[in-house]
Amino acid sequence: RDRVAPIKAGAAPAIAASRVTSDLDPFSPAFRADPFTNYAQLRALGPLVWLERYNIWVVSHHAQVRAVLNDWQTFSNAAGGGLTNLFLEENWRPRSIILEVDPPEHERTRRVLIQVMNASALKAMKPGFEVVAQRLIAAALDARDIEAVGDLVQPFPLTAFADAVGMPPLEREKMLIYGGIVFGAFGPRTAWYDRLMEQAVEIGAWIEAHCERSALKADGIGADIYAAADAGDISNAEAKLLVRSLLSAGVDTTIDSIGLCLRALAEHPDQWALLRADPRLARNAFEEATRYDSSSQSLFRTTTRDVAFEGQRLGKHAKVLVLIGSAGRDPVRWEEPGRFDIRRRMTHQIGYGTGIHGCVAQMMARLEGEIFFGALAKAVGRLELTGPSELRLEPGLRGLARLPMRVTRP
Ligand code: OVM
Repeated sequence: RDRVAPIKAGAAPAIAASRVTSDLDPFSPAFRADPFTNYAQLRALGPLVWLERYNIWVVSHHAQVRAVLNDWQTFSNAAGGGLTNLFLEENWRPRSIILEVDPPEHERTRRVLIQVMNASALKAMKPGFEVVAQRLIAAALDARDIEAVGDLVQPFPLTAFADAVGMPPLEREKMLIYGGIVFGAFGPRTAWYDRLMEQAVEIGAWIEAHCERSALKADGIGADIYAAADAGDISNAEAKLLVRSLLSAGVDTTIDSIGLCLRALAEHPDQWALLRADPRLARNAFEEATRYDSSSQSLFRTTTRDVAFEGQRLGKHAKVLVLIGSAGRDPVRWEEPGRFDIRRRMTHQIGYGTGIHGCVAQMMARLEGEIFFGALAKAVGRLELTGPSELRLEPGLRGLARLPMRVTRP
């Protein structure tokens, strides 16, 4: 289905003589400080634009983002989810055996992660997530004036997610440093990148040690991954790499998405009032935040062959930047996309991506958001910003560095 037509030898597909180009730099602080205005500029240029700065294509409309993500044969992940082209260049670490591979290898590894995070596994996580959320929110209410990123948001996945995986109590900074490296490495190789990579060996070794079977509690999803190795579905080495994938992709993503959702609620008192009146809206509120403003704004695909797409000829091994954050703001798909509306109907929301590489832990992420914001709505009366929030502007996930807030009991 959905496959983009290959270019046949001798055929003359309708290819535009010139391509639409832009000098926008999606990795620059200026772009990252105001991505939504920049996305609108890119969408106005057309469905497929050439970014001169990096010699890459970019898609920014909901329809084309979906089309690219649904055609893994043409737009592959085997060259990596970042700007680095693994068809041509070395990766900074042994490749992920789920993110950076395509079928058939991908099917076997993905199946294991789907299985360990199935509905009954999530149901078992729920009480633990609730206890952690309630405890952190009660402490925030006692403190009243908080820096919400460090005091409330980061500790939630760092505790709830790490417990679910079965990790021992952590040196939490290290998890965050590793996540910063993993997602920073999706960007360009600059002096900043080189400095980032200076930490990679030490932190990488720490993470790797925590992926060993012996480092994981017997009742977590980490141990369940090793059980799949015992059953012969994957090797022990593969089990270790799948635990690494959880630790790579499972912490910063949810921290940043929860932080941005919290800010959106604080900036929209009418929506916060709706959530307080009906805490069961928490799940949809988090889903809306994943469209409106969330941690994963972009990812890459790489062409496996010459392909005709949107009137252009894309050469083999071309990098395509896929702006899922822009798809969430496309006015062709969404009514008033700039409005944060926690009651919005969220069908075809692609903040978690889509297709065979769509976020494998998305149901766990949704559960974390649902429980966090449900608990918040039940326990907190007023939610006020007490100063300017600050975004992180260096390459990596979109997220907040600071969110000064006051929280008070009803
Ligand atoms: C992985 C991995 C790392 C970063 C992101 C991701 C969004 C996966 O190691 O498999 O998915």
